Amino acid sequence: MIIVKLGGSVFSDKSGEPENFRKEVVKRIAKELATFYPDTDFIVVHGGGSFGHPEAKKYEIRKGLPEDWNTAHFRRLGFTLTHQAMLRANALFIESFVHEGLPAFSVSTSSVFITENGEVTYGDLEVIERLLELKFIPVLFGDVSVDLAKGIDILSGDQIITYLAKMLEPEKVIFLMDVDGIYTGKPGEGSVIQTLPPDEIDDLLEKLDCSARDVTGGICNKLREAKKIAEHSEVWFVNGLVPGRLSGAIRGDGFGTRIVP
Ligand code: IP8
Repeated sequence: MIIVKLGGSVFSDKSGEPENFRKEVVKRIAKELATFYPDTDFIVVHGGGSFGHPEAKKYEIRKGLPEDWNTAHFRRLGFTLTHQAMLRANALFIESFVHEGLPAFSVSTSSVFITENGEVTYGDLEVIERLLELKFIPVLFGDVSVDLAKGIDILSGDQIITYLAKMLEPEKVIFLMDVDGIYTGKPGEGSVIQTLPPDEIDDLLEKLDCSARDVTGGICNKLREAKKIAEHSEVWFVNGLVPGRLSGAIRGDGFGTRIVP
């Protein structure tokens, strides 16, 4: 089984209009997956992109629910609205995948996982495992979460993947991004690191500029999670905007960054 994370900057322009969706890109990604399905089982997790991130920021969801009623009420409404924005993104994914003949099935993240300070502390994977056995492609997404410490929080798709990797031990986890892989400098700067041993990730993080681009922490969050995922699975970071790169990572001969356990 392979888990594919479709980053928000692949399926949407995060600095563009709210809720813009790159239909052609998602269609091409679905076509690539369709050449490997049903021989390979997939779980797809997509990020927030121009759907969840603007709402999460506007309503300051990561600050949780305070005692003050008015602020808490504003955030409760924001919690619902952020989730609805993610459901709209998810519906567009499902539509594109089904159009390419893939039985993609929406699994609503916030109904499956409970977090503590944004990390998954509980996840009921029974339905996801059954869906895989039945040859469906479960499609999860970065979402809001009920949080044991803060009341509410945001659960990044990257955190979901770490939990899924720990519990389901996929053969591979592939992160699709809008750059060619992990660079020696900031995203897109320096040269692409083709093989990255997990024990070099901490040194690299110290060199990178980790000031967050979005509410869930961009590339540095991905790298921290990749280090944990590499305890269970091979991890790839490839450019999801370039046709064929996803297929290359699935086959194992593609261009990008590979982290081997
Ligand atoms: O883009 C964030 O998920 P991510 C989800 O995978 C929301 O970090 C709702 C902002």
